[in-house]
Amino acid sequence: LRTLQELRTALHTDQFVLHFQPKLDLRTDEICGVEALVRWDHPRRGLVYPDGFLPLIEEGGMMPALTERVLALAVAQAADWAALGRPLPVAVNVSASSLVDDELPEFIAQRLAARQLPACMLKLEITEESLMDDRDRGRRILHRLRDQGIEISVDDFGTGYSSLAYLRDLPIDELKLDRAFVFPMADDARAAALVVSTIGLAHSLGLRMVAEGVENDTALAELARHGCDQAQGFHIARPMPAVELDHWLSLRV
Ligand code: G
Ligand code: G
Ligand code: NA
Ligand code: MN
Repeated sequence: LRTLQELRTALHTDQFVLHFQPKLDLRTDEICGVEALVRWDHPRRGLVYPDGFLPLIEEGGMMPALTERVLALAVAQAADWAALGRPLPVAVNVSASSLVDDELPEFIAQRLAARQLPACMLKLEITEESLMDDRDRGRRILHRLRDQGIEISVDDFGTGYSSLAYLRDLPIDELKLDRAFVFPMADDARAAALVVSTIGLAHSLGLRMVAEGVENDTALAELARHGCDQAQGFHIARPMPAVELDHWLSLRV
């Protein structure tokens, strides 16, 4: 049983860790960044994945605290990579319940300053529904973050609602097409058509297009052929601890 008390202890004793999944630049074939994914390194149960604790974190009102923890870890890791002369931007998932926290921009600014990390080394991934609850507040916070130089990306794009409306007026840099469209593209003409037209949509708005859930070579080649900017998925690499990622990167030619 995962109790709230256990989660509070986990937050205070640094039991949350990050894994990193690389993103591939489809033009240069270089790894151009990573997405940070939180895991709970439980003292007895071992590694617990987000599905096993995020709902309870939300219920217990601990999401802002977890987000701050994850951001601190992400900034520290990005600073370590930058110090090694191999800067790698880190993208952090920010839930709806964190995007109502007016102190988020200041918290991030402080973490960046403490590690002397340029704002362009941190990115935030938000989902469509995080913008629905309290639109004005969400928009205000996003503008402040973007004014600080932090890029905003819309995660799971295509699965939410009202997407076109907010594409018109929200400060965003990137769309991440949900894997529900990318995965079936090889043998589903409609999915493929949606992928291709979403790439066009992104580019006509001056946004970068990232495909997630790339699980095979066919999808990767098709995405590149249609001008998708970046790709992420098990076919490229699974999420992994920073040390493993360093090793993996060193093995890539
Ligand atoms: O690898 P995966 O099982 O990690 O992630 C499952 C879900 O958990 C995804 O929807 C992902 O966006 C979410 N997730 C992973 N890490 C974080 C995090 O640090 N914060 C939030 N809010 N969600 C996360
Ligand atoms: O919601 P979000 O896009 O943040 O989800 C990230 C989740 O997607 C993580 O659980 C991650 O492990 C998972 N993921 C990453 N690449 C792939 C993939 O190629 N296929 C599938 N099925 N899941 C993936
Ligand atoms: Na994400
Ligand atoms: Mn996603």
